[in-house]
Amino acid sequence: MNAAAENPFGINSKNYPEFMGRCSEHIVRKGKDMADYFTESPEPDKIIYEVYEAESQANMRTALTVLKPGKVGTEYHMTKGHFHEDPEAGEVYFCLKGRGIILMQTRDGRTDEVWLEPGSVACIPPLWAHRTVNVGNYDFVMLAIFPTDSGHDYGTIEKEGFIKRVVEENGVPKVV
Ligand code: M6P
Ligand code: ZN
Repeated sequence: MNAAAENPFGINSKNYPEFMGRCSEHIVRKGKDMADYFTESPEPDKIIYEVYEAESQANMRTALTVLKPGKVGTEYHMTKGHFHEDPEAGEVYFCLKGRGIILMQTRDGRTDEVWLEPGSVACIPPLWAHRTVNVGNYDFVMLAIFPTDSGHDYGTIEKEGFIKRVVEENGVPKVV
């Protein structure tokens, strides 16, 4: 165990850029990284979302995702989505900014969704794949906390996709 004490910190809808600055990992996902995920082809260089991940603390990882507003065809911008490799690892999402939906599904085809606005929290149980969708007109910013050794299994979703998708219909988001 690391004997050095870590500093506590608070994250909110105003100071989160400070947290981003302290992160050791920064992932940028552009249209070209997600060509197989949307029904239509995204513009290759358009940024869909960014993930900032901090060093693990207390066996937990903290990641901040900024999902840009916009659509590819009628489908709203979304993350790739993943299962955890560890079947016992769940995750908690806190919405800091914007409006979004978390789509969830199990390997045997159960689906669920949680709509998020600032102040909302989604609890993702183990064995549920999760994808975030921005259905608002501004950045959707959320903080995720999950066990350090969760692992990301992208393969299943990359191959099979999500059962439900979020599209714009008559100017409003609809889960179909
Ligand atoms: C959240 C967490 C991260 C994840 C990120 C983007 O911040 O769940 O672990 O990496 O969302 O999602 P994805 O990895 O599916 O692209
Ligand atoms: Zn996860």
